[in-house]
Amino acid sequence: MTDNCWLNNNVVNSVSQLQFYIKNITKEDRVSINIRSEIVTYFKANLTEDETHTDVILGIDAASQDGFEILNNSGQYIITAANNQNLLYGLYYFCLHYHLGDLQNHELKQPDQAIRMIDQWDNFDGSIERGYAGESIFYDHNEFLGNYERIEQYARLLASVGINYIAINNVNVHKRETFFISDEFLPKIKQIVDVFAKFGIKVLLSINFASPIRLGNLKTADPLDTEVKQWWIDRAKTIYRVIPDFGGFLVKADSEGEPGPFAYGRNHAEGANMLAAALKPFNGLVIWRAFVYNSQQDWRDKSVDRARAAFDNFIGLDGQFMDNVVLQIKFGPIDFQTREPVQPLFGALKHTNQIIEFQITQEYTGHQIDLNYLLPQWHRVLHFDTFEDNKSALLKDIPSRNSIISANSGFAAVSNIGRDENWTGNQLAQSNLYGFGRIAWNNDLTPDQILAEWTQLTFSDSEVCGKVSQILATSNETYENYTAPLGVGFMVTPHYHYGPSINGYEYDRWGTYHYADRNGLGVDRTLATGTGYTRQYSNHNFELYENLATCPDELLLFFHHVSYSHVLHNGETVIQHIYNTHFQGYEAVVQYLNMWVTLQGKVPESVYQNVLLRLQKQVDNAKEWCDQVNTFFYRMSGVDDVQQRKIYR
Ligand code: GCV
Repeated sequence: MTDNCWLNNNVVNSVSQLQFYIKNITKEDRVSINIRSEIVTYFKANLTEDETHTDVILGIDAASQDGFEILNNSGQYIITAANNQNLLYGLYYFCLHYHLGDLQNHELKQPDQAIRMIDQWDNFDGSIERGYAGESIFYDHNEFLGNYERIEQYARLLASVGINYIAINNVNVHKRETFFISDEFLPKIKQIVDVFAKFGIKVLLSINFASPIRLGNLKTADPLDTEVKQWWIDRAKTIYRVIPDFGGFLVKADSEGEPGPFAYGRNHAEGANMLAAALKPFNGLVIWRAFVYNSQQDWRDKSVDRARAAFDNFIGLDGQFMDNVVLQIKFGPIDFQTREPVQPLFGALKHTNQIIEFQITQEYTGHQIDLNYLLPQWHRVLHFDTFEDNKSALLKDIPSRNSIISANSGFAAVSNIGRDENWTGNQLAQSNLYGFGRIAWNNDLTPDQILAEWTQLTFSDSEVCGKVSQILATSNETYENYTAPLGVGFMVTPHYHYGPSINGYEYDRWGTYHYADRNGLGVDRTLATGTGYTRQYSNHNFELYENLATCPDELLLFFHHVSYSHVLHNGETVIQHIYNTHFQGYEAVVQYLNMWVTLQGKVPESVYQNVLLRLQKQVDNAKEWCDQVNTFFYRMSGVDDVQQRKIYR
């Protein structure tokens, strides 16, 4: 099943056997294990039977912090860490990098972020919201699927890249899932928790804020109501009695129809703290999402700007959350778009634990049909300079600069896996899952470094590695080129979010508009003449975005409404840029397909066909985007392409 995964079955098996030893290590012991037989199976390409340097010594070193140390002692590897979980990370790191051949004689590795979390948007009926790789591995037809072997493989994959938290159900908590925290379901949840626990991964549940009503038959879910508070305290006690190492709650409240504290005139600190107080005695976390906005907007009313919502709702609450509350904030102000600016809460929030939320599943980025290696996007976001307090301050460093929030801050991402044999639908989309774990652990790894690792762990042939890397490295830029231009966002087919529908959301209630007319396009979010969103940034970035002359081209239409003849920093007019990038994007995809067909026979046939089929669809999709966008803007502007390429009139 996982033959083509970065950890194939052999590796998985040998590591799981090692884990047996790890579990038995006590602080007093230093255990020496000769794992040669397993390692020989795994590393058969690298080692011969005679080689003796496959001995690995595992040791607990209480002086260490998070992370691990690996020493090459004349061919014998010594891996030490403060506890079993970190030792496991050390061992996985050893296995992966021994295979890659880039293991140094001395490695000291510590994670940059404390929380490295995966969010599953899996529903109890087996569907996955925004899932593109088959049904859920956890649930089916409102039952627990009970395939613990598959869950264990997943847990191992995640642990191999350092993931330490997972929320196992959708943040949109429907009727049946509301009962996951009931006495009836907790034993089933515990079975899943136990599988992840073997790999040091803590499990959270998404909960329904209205549970006291729906589950407890109370009349209200008001967070300041005494009965409601007591209900949650009692529930927490029950949960922890059944599942002592339960991670906590993930909460989407007052967003897209989910219930929340606003219904009772309470703010989100009051809502989150009520839950946090109940979980506090058990060290449980409340991960509270900042994705709160008015999804019933009137398109006629230009004064409401969805981009402003998270900041407007949460900045005034900074410092009011309990220390076991973590605010989970999408990386941008809208919704995981291919291109949008970084959410201004980052840097501005000083006293709040925070998780930056990414989306591995390709909701707006190609549905795992179109190739889209997302690491360039995430790397760019993490290296965004918030310039808070008028000093350079990269987003990735926010937790480490603040010892109070560092322990409960980090990264989360919506998973892209499902029941498909290769986990991710498109085989090449595995690179994003792998990459998320790697960049969450080490924020300074470059997209190219991660890509080189993943391709070598997945394919053995160097020509394959080279071509796959070449394709994936530019795939994010290519996708951006043939879809929505210059940061304007949301020209996708409504609800489904794949393929073009330029006006699909233009007169809808979701607050995502492009305002294209015959003179120009883009959203005026300036303080001077627009929605004032730009003012949510620190002075430096406010000025950067407010000013048309300094606003980066790639975000121009996010911040400004401009004419088609507006000249970009690269000298192109907006309309010519639209034509150029759309033709380029489509041509790049045709090139990807041409490159891929040269790999037949060099990758397993199933992988070849899997990617081929999707690339053929991607060519069609890119063509549709290219033609629709070019035609739409030609008809709007009446301006010809200077290169006279084919634009349908
Ligand atoms: C889980 C977007 C998606 C929804 C998702 C929501 C969220 O609106 O389209 O499917 O719901 O984000 O992040 O809560």
